[in-house]
Amino acid sequence: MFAAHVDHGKTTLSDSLLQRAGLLSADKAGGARVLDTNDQEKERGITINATSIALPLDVARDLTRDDASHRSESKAEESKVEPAPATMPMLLNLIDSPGHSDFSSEVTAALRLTDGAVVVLDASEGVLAQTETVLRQAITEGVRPVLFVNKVDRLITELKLTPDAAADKIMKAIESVNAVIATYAPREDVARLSVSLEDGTVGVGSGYYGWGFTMDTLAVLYHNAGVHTAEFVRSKFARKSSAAKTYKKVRKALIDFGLKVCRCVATCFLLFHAWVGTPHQHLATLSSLFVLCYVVCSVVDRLLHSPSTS
Ligand SMILES: Nc1nc2c(ncn2[C@@H]2O[C@H](COP(=O)(O)OP(=O)(O)O)[C@@H](O)[C@H]2O)c(=O)[nH]1
Ligand SMILES: [Mg+2]
Repeated sequence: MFAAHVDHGKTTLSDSLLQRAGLLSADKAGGARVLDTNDQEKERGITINATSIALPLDVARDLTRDDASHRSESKAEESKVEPAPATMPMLLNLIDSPGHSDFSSEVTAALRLTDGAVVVLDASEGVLAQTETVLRQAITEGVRPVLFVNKVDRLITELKLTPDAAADKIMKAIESVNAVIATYAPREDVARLSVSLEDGTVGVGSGYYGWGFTMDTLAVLYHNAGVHTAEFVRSKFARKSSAAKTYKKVRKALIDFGLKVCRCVATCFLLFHAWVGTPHQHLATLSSLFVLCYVVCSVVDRLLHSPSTS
């Protein structure tokens, strides 16, 4: 089922799946919001009742895993076995649920019917009140949530973020979701329920424009381009995020060290000045420079750690 804060794009995302199942034409998907069935829902543009639909889908096989198993077989055996088709048929019973807090009972009822919940998140808005509520409801009902970071197009077209800033925003959204999970899940289940790109429990995309990917999708793309393992993509990603974290830590440590040195020298100067009187001219100039340096470092520290830049 799809669960989320109101307007984060559940019904639009359902349209994309309907189109994929051949039940809706491409030009109508996105704007049609087919699962908002009754007149009031259409008029008000919000989902009121949970609606379910059965979707016959051809889903992609995990080619990288097939590839690994094939490679372990001998060449003679491989020549006898028919290559596995790239897709397999699946019947998906999808439930689109309302996001408004007044209709939370519909979400609980739907959660009791489903095997899994896709928590949809507007990439630019992040975790909001109902996101937290649906995550708590899913955990309470024993349903494992996965995450779809939606409306990623807005990061590009509206917020005009650079690729790195957009990736940072997505990573922060994932961290916020995991913080909520850690708040509500029993301590022994936190690791199992937490979501991550590396594990394939986070998808990223745009329901309106009908595209999205998980790390596994990227791995398949890499596989088709001749790169054989999902680990390649995962390790690449992990290295990038840990390098960014290390850079931030080093920068903070250097600023903290500079501040401490300046603060120490400035305090010594003030004490010396109060005790002995005006010191030698050069010493006074040098110490004033340290005081100035201290003030500049403090301002830089403030700017670097202000919420808009973090
Ligand atoms: N830019 C953008 N807008 C979207 C996307 N998905 C949904 N929307 C818009 O967000 C609004 C709310 O979508 P809807 O599917 O009704 O949200 P729901 O309340 O979660 O079901 C609608 O105006 C959609 O056109 C998306 O991927 N990108
Ligand atoms: Mg809706």
